[in-house]
Amino acid sequence: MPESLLAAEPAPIAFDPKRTAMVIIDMQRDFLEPGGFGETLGNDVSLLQAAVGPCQAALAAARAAGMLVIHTREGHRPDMMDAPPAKVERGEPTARIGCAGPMGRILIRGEPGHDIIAELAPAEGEPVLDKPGKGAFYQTDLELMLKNRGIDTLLVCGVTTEVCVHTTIREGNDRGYRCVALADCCASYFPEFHRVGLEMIKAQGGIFGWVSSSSGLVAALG
Ligand code: C5J
Repeated sequence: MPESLLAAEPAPIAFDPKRTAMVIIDMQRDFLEPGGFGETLGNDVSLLQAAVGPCQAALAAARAAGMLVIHTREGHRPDMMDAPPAKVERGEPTARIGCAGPMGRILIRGEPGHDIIAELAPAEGEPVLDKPGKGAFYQTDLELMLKNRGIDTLLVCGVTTEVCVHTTIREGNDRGYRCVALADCCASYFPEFHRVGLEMIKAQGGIFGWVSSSSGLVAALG
């Protein structure tokens, strides 16, 4: 397939859909629904809903173009051997990681809260990558999967903009991937962090990536 041109900031970016992966970060019940990890930290989880519709539109376009789609989930083994005490013990949440909640144990693999939300359920054959940290490269086989598929560009969606989306884009940038955040497909519990987080990516001529949107992607692939 010939290269497509994606409207982006700070500049448009040419990409080959066959060498591009959409990475959807942590669109899990634990972050988006009441009773999960996000709410235990005192956040208004309804703020993340804004990203769901745009993610659905971008995902449909990516699937129609035959693009590799990878879903990630943040969470830990049931025995929590992969959960650093520094992560589990910090802050004053209403329930800590591993404690029982209305959607099962908070941020634990296999529990209902760890699932990806129904609206963005992975399709048959789409890899789902479980990660213990904020970045999608840390302690996962993401880099191996991308290398084996000849991927050079990542379209990054998901939550939250300034935490797991940012960490993944920074990790990907350092590994040589051209990383594009799809702005409206990302969200934060802090709207100002979302706005500034996107500004940070594209400042200084795109210091560690590009910023585009779901409609930009749909137009580029149309
Ligand atoms: C957080 C994430 N915010 N997926 N995780 O703890 O951004």
